[in-house]
Amino acid sequence: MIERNVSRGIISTYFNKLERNLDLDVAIVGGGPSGIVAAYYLAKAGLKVAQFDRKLSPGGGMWGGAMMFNQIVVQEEAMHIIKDFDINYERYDDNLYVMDSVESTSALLYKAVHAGATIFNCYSVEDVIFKNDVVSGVVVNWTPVLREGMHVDPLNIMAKCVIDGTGHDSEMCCTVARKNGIRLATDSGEVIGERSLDVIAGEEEVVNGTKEIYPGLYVCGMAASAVSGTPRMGPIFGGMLLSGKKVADLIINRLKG
Ligand code: 48F
Repeated sequence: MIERNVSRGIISTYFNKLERNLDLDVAIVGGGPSGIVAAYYLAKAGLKVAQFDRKLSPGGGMWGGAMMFNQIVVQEEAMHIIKDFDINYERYDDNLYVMDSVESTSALLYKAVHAGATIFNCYSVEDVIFKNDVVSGVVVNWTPVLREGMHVDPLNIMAKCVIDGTGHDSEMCCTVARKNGIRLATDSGEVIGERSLDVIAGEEEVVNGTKEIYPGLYVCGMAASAVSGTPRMGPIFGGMLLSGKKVADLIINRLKG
């Protein structure tokens, strides 16, 4: 019966996919642009990487451009990444390029999955696995379960490295610091909180702040700005792309170097 086989095809391959991803090299929390870029380069390097986003459509804040004008801006320094993802672009002035935000977001997602990363949508990461003072994996649950406030326990996924790519809220860094009484690699040892907008400083600092913030836990994108207390930068995306590439390179060096 085709009706039954449609269901069986989905169920059996989905559970295979989930089971294959219970032991990861890298778990990426959040499917924003920085995390997706990281997923692509990590998968391309042959690492086993899965990305978890709480929404139905991963892509974070990239789909909407700025104020729903669905264009984004990228500066010259990050254009090599735009080219790696085969995204069409237009030169706008000396150092700035513009591209369609829908094409850009879908290209990032397509290339990451095509390179071998697995993206789990509708998954919320509600905690990390914290063993021997090292972040060692993620604790996941269905987003609708959490939204409904249902008392349902989560599942555990082991990972050699976890990336916090949760954007402005830097949820994993906040959770690890709050629950385990540890100090993060920031000036105060805590999540400092992002500062008001400054494009040049924000773009530079988001890349500087992309690092291992606690053993086993890396941070990229707006989460890196929030944790280290550096400025937001608005709808210019070069820093996000460069941050995703940087966190991938750090982990590739560590696991394969
Ligand atoms: O915020 P977001 O787009 O991440 P990003 O890579 O990029 C920031 C830019 O979009 C923009 C900007 C550009 O200059 O400032 O804001 O830092 O996406 C974060 C994603 O993480 C998901 C959330 O649904 C979003 O898609 N997310 C957040 N917390 C969790 C999560 C969680 N606990 N579990 C799963 N997904």
